[in-house]
Amino acid sequence: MKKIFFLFIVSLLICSNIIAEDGYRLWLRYDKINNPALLAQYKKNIQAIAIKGTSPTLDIIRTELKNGLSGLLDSEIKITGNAGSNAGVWICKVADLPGGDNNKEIAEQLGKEGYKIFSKISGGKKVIVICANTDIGLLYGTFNFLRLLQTNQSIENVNTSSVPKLNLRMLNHWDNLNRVVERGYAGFSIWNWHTLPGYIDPRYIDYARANASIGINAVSLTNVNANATILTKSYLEKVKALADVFRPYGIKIFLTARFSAPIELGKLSTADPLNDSVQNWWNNKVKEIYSLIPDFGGFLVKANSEGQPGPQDYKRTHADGANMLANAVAPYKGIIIWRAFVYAAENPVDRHKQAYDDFVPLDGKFKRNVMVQVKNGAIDFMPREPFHPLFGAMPKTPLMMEFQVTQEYLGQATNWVYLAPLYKEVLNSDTYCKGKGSTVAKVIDGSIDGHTLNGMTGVSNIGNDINWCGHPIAQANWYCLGRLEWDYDLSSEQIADEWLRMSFTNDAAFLQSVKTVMLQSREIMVDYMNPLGLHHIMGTGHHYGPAPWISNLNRPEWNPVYYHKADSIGIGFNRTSTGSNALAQYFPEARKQWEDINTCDEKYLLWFQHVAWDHKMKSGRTLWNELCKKYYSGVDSVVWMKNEWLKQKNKIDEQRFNQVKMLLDIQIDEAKWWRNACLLYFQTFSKMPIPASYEQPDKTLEYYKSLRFPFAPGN
Ligand code: GCW
Repeated sequence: MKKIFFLFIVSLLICSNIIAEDGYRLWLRYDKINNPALLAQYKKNIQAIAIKGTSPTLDIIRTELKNGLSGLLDSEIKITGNAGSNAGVWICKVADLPGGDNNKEIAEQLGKEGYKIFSKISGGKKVIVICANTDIGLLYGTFNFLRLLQTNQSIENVNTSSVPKLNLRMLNHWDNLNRVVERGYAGFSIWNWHTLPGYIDPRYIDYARANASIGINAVSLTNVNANATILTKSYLEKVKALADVFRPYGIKIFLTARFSAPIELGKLSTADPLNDSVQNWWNNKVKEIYSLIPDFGGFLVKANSEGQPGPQDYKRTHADGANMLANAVAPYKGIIIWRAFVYAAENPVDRHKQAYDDFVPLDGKFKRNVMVQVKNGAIDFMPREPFHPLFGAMPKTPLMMEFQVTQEYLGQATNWVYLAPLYKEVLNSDTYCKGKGSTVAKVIDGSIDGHTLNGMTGVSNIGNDINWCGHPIAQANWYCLGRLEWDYDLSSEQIADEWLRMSFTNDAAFLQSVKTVMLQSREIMVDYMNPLGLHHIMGTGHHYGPAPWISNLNRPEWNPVYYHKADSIGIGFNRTSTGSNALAQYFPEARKQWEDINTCDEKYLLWFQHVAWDHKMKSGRTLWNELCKKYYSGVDSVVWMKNEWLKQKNKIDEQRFNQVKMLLDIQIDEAKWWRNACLLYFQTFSKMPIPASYEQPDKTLEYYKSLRFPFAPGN
C-alpha cells in the first residue's frame, strides 16, 4: 500500500509542473526540449560531438555539453576526440579547420574571444562546426550553441559568428570580508573567506559557468569601500584559490585596493603616492600577488569618496594616486580601474558637477594602463538619470561604464524591475562629443577616441540565497548585464526573450505576456518612485522606501530636500544657467534637450528645472496633476503586472510562480507607499488636491514619516 502511494506521489511530481524549481540553476537549466519535432531535429544533427585537444577549458566544454545535452535531449551524446568520425558537431580551433581556404580570414575576424558556428558538408555528411582561435572562444561558442537549443532555434542551417564589442566585461562585488554585502539583497557574500582556500564550494564553479555563459571575463571580488586585509598573505592565498577556479572559464580577478594599506599593513607613516617608500610597498605587494596569481587583473579603487582614503589626503590628485598603482602593476600587464564617483561635503557645488570638475582637468594625465570608471549618471544609480557628463569629456582617458545591477534605489529585492532598458537608454544616449552619433556606447568602446582599453561593469546583485539574486526575476539583470557587455547592440527585447526561454519556458503565450511586463517594468518603477526626473528622495541609510522630507543629515547632499527643492512655487533642481549650471558640462547639442523649461524632455524635467506647480505639461495637465497621474498610473501598472503573472499559473513551476506572485503583492504595497508618501508630502507645498477621481491615500503623512526599518538589508 505504502509503495503504491509512493509511486503515486512520484508520478504526480513527474507529470505536473510541481517539481521544485528553486532558481539555483539560473538560465542554465537544460530541461528536456518538449517540442517533439525540434527534439528530433536536434538528435538527428547532434549524434556525437568531436572535440580535439585537452586543456582545463576544453574539459569544461566537454562537461557542459555532456550535462547540457543529456538534459536537453534526454539521451547520452558521445563526445569523441576525432573530428573526422561520425560526429555531427565539431568543436575545433580555426587553425585546425580542415580545408584551410578562408581560415585566415575567419581567424582575423574572431580575434581572441570571438567564435563562429556554421553548418557545412564534410565527406557527404552535414556537420555543425563551432570554431574559435582560443579555448575560451570555444567555450563561448559552446554556450551559444547550447543557447540555440535552449531557446528552441533550428540548427538545420546555422551560420552565426560573434565577437565581443568590449574587452573588459566585468562584475563588481561590493562584498565585505565578513560576508555582509553592501547594498546586497540576496543574502550574504558567496565568498566564504573562512573556509577558503581549502574548501572549494561547488557554487564558485557554478558562478563561473554562469558568467562565462554570458561572456563576463573579469570580477572584482571585494567592496570598493575596501578593507586592506584582503591584501594580506593569508587572504591572497584564498584569492588565489578562486583565481584558479575561474581561470579556465576565462575570468580574471581584480581586487579593491584600500589606498591607506601601506600605513595599515606596511606600518609606513604615509600613503602619499609620490613617496618612494609608498611606491615600493605597492611594488612589493603587487609582486607578491602576481607570484600567486600570474594573470591577476589589477586593482579597482574608490578614493577620496564618501570618507575613503586617497591621494587628496596628501594634496595629490586622483591621477597621482592612480599612476602610482599603475606603475606597480604595469610590469605584469595589470590595469588600474579608478572610480570617478567622488563628491565632498565641504564642496558647496551641485553634487552633479563635482566628478566632472575633479576629473576633466586630469584628462591626459593618467598612465596608459589606467581606466576611469564612471557611473552611468552623475548622482547615483537613480531609477532614471541623464547620462554622466564625463562621457565624451575625457577623450584622452579610457572610460569604463559602471552600472548597478543590485537594485539599491530600484526596489531592492522585492520589486520586479528589468534593467536592460535602463542600460540601453544610457548606452544609446548621444553625448555629441564628436558630433551627432557619439553615443555613450561608442565613447566606452574606445572607438571614438581610439582607446584599446575598454570595458563595462555592473555592481553585482549576487548573494548566497539559493536563487542567487533574491527576486527570481533579478537574475535577468545579471544576465542582461553580461549580454550587453558582450554586445551593447542587442535589444532589451531579445535579451528578455532569451532569458525567459532559458529560465522558464518556450511557451509562446507565456513569452508574449511576460516579455511585455519585463520591458515595461523599469518605466513603471520610475512612475511610482521618481517620475518626471525626481531623484534621491529615498529613505536614509538603507535607501528603502520614500522619505522626500528628510532634511537633517550632516552632509547637505545626503538630504532628499537638496534634490527635489520643493517650495510654494514649484519643485525640481534648477541646473540650467540660472541655477547650478550643471547643464554646461554637457555638449551644446546634448544640452538643448533639457535647457528650455518649455521644451525639456519631460522624463528629465525636474532633474534640470525648477518647475511651477501649475506649469502646463505637454499633456495639457498642470505639473501637479501630471505628477499625480504618474504616481497613480505607476501603481495601477504594478497591479497589471500581477494580473499578467497570474495568467502564467500552469505554464511554469509552482515554486517560482508563487514566489513572484507574493513579491508582486509586496511590490504593489510598496508602490502605493511611494505614491502616497510622496504625494502627501509634496502636497504640503503645492497645496493642490489629489484629483478626486483617484483613490485617496488611506494613511497620513505623519504615518509615513514615522516608519522605521532598522534592519533593512544592504546597509
Ligand atoms: O550609492 C552609494 C552607495 C554606497 C556605495 C557608493 C559607491 C560602495 O549607497 O553604498 O558604496 O555609492 O558607489 O561607492
